[in-house]
Amino acid sequence: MLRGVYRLFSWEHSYFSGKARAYLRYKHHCGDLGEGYEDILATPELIEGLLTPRSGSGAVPQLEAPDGTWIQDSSEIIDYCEAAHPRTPVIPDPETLPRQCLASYLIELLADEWMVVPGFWERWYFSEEGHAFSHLRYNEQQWGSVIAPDASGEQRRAAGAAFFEAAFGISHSRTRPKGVYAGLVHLGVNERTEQAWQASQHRILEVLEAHFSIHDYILGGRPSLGDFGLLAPLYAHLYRDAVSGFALRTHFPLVSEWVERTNGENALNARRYGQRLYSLNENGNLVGRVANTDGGEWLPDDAIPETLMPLLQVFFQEMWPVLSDASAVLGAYIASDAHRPDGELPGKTFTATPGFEEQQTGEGPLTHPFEIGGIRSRRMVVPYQIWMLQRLNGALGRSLATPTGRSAVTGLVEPFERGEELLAMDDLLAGCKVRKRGARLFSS
Ligand SMILES: N[C@@H](CCC(=O)N[C@@H](CS)C(=O)NCC(=O)O)C(=O)O
Repeated sequence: MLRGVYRLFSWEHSYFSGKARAYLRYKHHCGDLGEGYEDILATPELIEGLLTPRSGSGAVPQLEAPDGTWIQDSSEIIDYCEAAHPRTPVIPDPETLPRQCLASYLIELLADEWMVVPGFWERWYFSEEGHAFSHLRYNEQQWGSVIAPDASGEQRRAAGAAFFEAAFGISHSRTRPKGVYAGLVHLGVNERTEQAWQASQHRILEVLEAHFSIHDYILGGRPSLGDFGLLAPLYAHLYRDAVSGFALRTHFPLVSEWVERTNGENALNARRYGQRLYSLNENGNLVGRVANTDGGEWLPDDAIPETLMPLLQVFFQEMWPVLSDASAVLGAYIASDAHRPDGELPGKTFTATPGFEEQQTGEGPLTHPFEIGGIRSRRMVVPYQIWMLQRLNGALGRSLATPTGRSAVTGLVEPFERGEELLAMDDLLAGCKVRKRGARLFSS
């Protein structure tokens, strides 16, 4: 076990920081993170002088381990810490818990790379001029506090506002989209698909509201990778941002309660993991009991909660066709003359990667048609998603290696249309292998 303090570089308002932070907090709370971690605001000074030189990207979160190892990416942060601190795992073992393991990875992928679209949309739509509800001022403040941390309150907000104009062209977001607004277009959001993305998000929230009525976490009474994955869209964008946060608390109170529980701060009513509830015995003395559902454990016998199946259904119906098509398009691009062997690939999720705009926009070779809610549109290939699929496939391979594992996994995916395609992922991924070095991606 590594001794010493981890350093997390993050922003409170960042999608993937919420995921990594809650994970570290949970491990620390379980006494399974050595001497714990310090959460450090990733100011522009640190991004320029430390994060970018170490990883090749200024994206947050990034983690420095006590021995100086540098880790960029929320999923790699979790993988690294799980290997270094295995006592209270958050990823079910692929050999003994193959179904729960697969469900965890699928939900993480759905949350990280599909729900990102409507989550990202909520933040920026309600920061535009002209809508009945706006969280622009709050959003300026939360960004300004990172951009100009030493300035006065008003100046911090002004710094946020100036940044939104310079980087995102917020006053002309619809006519000349730039930065985050261009990113939404690259990911397949436009006036025709906007409502369908929203509907996808509502469908997921309804499923979760029903699930959290019965179970405290995704797999039962203890958090797992799927919970931390889901916290990415649900914490910074859907819970904290004011307009979406109001809607979430109003329409999905159980999901809101789960956000507090999984984030693990200010969560007394929400029953943070490991919390005890107390009664009084006949002598008036306090007697404690486990507060979380399911005895504070994942469901026994590798069971998948029935209420989780509709969430996996969303994955197979909406996201899997996109991942499958994107893999083929990426494979063709890697094999083409436009790409040199082992050359660099776009690394970003939220927007086309600088240097790859031509390939990832319009009808470029790294774009493809897709469908959301029955509406056809076009979006960019995100090679990082293929890297995530590879990572998932590594665990899946271990599950499929034994007859019992194979039969468990087959039973889980069989009910879904195209579900069994997952079992042949080796073939799908053979032509589009992606290597990750720091934050940069390369074909391999
Ligand atoms: N896949 C990465 C994504 C990291 C990411 O995109 N972070 C965003 C904030 S949530 C960011 O820093 N964007 C700014 C940039 O890319 O420079 C992860 O899981 O950590």
